[in-house]
Amino acid sequence: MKIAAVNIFKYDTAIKGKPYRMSNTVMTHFDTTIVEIITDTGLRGYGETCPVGPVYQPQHALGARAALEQMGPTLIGENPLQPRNIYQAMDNALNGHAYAKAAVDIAVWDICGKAYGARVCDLLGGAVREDVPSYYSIGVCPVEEAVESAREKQAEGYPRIQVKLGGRSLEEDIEVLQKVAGVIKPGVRLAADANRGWTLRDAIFASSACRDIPLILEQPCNTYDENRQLAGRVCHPVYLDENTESLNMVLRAVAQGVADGFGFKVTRLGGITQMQTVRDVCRETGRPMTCDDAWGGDIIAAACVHLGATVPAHLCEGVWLAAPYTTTHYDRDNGIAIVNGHIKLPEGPGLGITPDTALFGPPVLEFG
Ligand code: 0XW
Ligand code: MG
Repeated sequence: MKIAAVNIFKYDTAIKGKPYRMSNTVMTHFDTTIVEIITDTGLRGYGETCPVGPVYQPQHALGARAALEQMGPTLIGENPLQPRNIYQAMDNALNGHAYAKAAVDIAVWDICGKAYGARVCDLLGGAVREDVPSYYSIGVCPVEEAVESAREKQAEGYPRIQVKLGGRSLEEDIEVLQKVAGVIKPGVRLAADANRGWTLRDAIFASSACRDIPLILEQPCNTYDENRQLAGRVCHPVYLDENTESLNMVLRAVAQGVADGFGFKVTRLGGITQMQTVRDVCRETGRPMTCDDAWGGDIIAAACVHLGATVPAHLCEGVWLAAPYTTTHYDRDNGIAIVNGHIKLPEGPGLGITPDTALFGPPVLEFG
C-alpha cells in the first residue's frame, strides 16, 4: 500500500459558553489542523493537531501547517502500514515539530487499523477497559463558580476534577483549592494545575497551605529546572505536563525524580507512535498518567481514548476531551462523547470515526 495523496484542512472550533481561562491565556475559539491521507487502495486515514492557541505551549497552529507543508511531498509513495518508517521519512524531511508529525502519525494508525480490520487500541496491545475514565477541567474562575462546577461534574460521574490556577493572587488560588477540596467526594481525585503560572515561592506556599488535602500539583512552574527544585520542598506529588515535549524529556523527568506522574498531550509528544513508548515507560516506572491533548475534535479525541484504554488501571488518571467545551462533532453519528464522566471506546476499525470533511471546507494544502 502507498500514500497517494495528503490533504491538510484548517478548521476553527468555537468554545461553548464562557471563554476557557488558564493562567496565561483566555481562549474563545481554537484553530485546529486536520490531515487526510488517501492511499492507492482508496483507504483514508485522519489525524489532527490543535495546540490550543500560541501561548499555552511553544507549539502553535501556524507552525503545524508550515511543518506539514515542508513534509507533505516526502510522504507521497510511502507505505502507511509502517508507522515507524513514516516517522523516519518525516524526520528526514524536518527536524523537530513533533506536534505536526503527530497529525500524520495518527492518520497512519487509522489506516493501519482499517487495513487490518482492528481498532487502534488493539494494535497498541489491547484495551484493558471499554469505558475509559475522563476528567473535568475547571478553568480559572471565582471560588463559588469553581465549587459549583466541582459539585456538578462529580454528580455527572467524573472520577477526577482538575482545577486551573494561576494568573491571579495566590490567596485566591489557595481559597479555590481549599473550597473545592471541601466538596470532593471520597474516591474522586483532585489535580491543581497552575499551567506554569506559579513561581517556586507560590508552589511552596500553596502546597504548604493545602498540606492535608490529597491532590497533585500539575505543571506548577514554567521551566523544567524550576519544577525540579520543588522536589522535597512541597507536600504533594508533582506531575509534569507542558515540559514533556519528547520521550527524552519524559525519561529525564523520571530518572531525575522530577515527575511523580504526567499530564500528557498526545500530539506534543509526537503522536500515537511516541505515546505508546511513553505509556510503557510509565508502566515500568509506576508513573500515573493522563492521555489528553491540548484541544481538538473527534479525531484527536479518538486517538486519546484508544491510547487511554490501554493504560493499566492503577496508572490511568483519565482522558481529557474538549468535547464538553465545543459545539461540533466531525462525525455526527459516531462522535466521541463523555457520558457519566466516561468515554466509550469507538468500535473500529482504526480510530472508529468518520469525519465529514465537508465541514472543513477546501484543503489549505494538497500533496500528490
Ligand atoms: C486541561 N487540558 C487538558 C486542556 C487544556 O488545553 C490545558 C490542558 C492541561 O491539563 O494543561
Ligand atoms: Mg495541564
